[in-house]
Amino acid sequence: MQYLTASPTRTTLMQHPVSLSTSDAERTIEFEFVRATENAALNSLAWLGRGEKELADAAACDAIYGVFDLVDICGEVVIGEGIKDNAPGIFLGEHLGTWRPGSPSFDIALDPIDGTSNIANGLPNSISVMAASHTLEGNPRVMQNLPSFYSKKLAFGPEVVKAIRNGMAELSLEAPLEQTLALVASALGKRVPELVVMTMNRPRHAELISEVRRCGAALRLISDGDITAAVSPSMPDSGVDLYLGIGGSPEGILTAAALKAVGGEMLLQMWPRDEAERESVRAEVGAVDMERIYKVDDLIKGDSAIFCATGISDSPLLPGVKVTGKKATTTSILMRARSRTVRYIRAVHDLEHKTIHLRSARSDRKL
Ligand code: VTB
Repeated sequence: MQYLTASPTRTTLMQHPVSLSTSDAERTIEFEFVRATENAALNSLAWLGRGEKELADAAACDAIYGVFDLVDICGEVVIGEGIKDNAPGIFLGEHLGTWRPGSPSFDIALDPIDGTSNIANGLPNSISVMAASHTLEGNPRVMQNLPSFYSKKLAFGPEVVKAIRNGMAELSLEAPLEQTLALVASALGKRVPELVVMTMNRPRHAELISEVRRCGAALRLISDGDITAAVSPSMPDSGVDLYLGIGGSPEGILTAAALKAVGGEMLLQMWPRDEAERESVRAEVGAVDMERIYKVDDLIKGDSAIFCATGISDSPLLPGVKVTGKKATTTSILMRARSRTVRYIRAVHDLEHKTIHLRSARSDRKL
């Protein structure tokens, strides 16, 4: 039998020499992010339900550092932990990767665990999450620095974005909720009572909660973890149509990386907690930016964005780690804005063989 082959010949290959572009660096490095969040999830799992959020976070950080200690990138943490959680943390300005000369540069945003309280209380909705943008020498920062502790966010999916592009009125953070829900419903071809809105259960959301109920939409209240919540409306099977609420500002940047990769959108405005914070935010960014309503492309400029998360406990975005006998199954999501590819990576880890590289041990350790 004769096979037809479309393989290039040496001559055609030489006519198209390989050039290492930005996108190649992203494509080769992105899978290391999966290893990092997988290992963070696996290493923190032992703390699920033990009331020790700091120890869970420390375990996740140790695993993330451990993976990047072996990866040739020049990674700089531009959105880290710390200020908010008083966590052991990977902080702003830290370096990840070997920083070997010639390695590609990435700005990195991360939350080793979004939902540490959930882990501590054995509750659903915790993930390990990172985002990165490939940066070229001399390029300004692409991830927006939001100095406020909280931001007000409204996140919606690609169908709503498309409807706006086709002439539907824009959504707005200031508009009455009734109007926003009516627009979202019409974009999704639903009635308002069929909509599912997600927000965090907090006293600061009391008015929002009663408004959603008054309008007749269904509300899903979560205890913590608003990255999964804000990405969910952009994921076809999440069952969530809209995310609304006041949550962490760094979480907003991580959310923006995911939305950039799936064509969703978010309106975000910094929400200083009191007059003192308002003053310090104004001093840092100026009065105009303090009031500014940011969209995804303002939060992460340019077209490079990788988003990677592994479920620790179940969330609308990802199942958590499942341990059956001597095997642990992790589910991760990996997205890249340039290609708009969304990969779900289900990995089965043989716990009798599995080792992970930890920074604290400077070597591989059995889980
Ligand atoms: C928010 C949310 C996070 O913590 O920052 C929240 O964005 C803290 O809110 O996803 P409170 O200060 O009201 O507790 C998370 O839920 C988890 O870090």
